[in-house]
Amino acid sequence: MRIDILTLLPELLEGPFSASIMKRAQEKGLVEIHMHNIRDYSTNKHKNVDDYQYGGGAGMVMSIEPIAALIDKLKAERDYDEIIYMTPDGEVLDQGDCNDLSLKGNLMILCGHYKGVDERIREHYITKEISIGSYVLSGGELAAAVVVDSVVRLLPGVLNDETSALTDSFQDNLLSPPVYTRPPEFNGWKVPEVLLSGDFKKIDAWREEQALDRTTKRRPDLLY
Ligand code: 6GU
Repeated sequence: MRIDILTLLPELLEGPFSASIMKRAQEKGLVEIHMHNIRDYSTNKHKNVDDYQYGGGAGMVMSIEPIAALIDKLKAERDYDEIIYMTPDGEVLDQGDCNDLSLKGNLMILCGHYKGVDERIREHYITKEISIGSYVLSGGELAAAVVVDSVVRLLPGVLNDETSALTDSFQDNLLSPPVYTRPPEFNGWKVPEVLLSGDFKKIDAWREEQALDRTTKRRPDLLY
């Protein structure tokens, strides 16, 4: 998989991809993540990337020219399966979307800022608009990092048996059951007896029941 991220703040995205699982996925050649600074494609001498909005009103709008120039350049180099725009008014990301995106080859992700991008970018280039929840971030970068992390960890070979995505919360529309490790007792707080029993049928049944109980209490919306 190849992911191209279009941003005004590439430095915001250096951290999330340079450690742990995301770092290893890149080192193993399972994903290539390329950062592009939209400002490098500004066509005027002041390197402006935004402008006042037509019709008046507070807040700047990201200009069409630099973004169009950058997208055109990338599209001339390869085909993209999706050109994603990160925006709070997009469709809210869920595990099903992550699973779908993990099957694609080339993804482009545009991070919004200010009041958003000129609507013509959305009309003519964007194929998918994603939000990560009902709250507003200063820009799309942190949301893009969420999308990339949640998708890349699903690529074959990224996770091993111990970190397998198959037992994640949401993968079967259930939250995960509680987990414990040694010691069996701490401050008088005991690990549930069944987990120490060695009876794997019983353990599986307990986990299923706990997952269902947790989902019913915390996220009943997942059950319908
Ligand atoms: Cl994708 N962008 C911004 N700026 N805020 C958000 C978001 C995206 N998703 C939730 N809030």
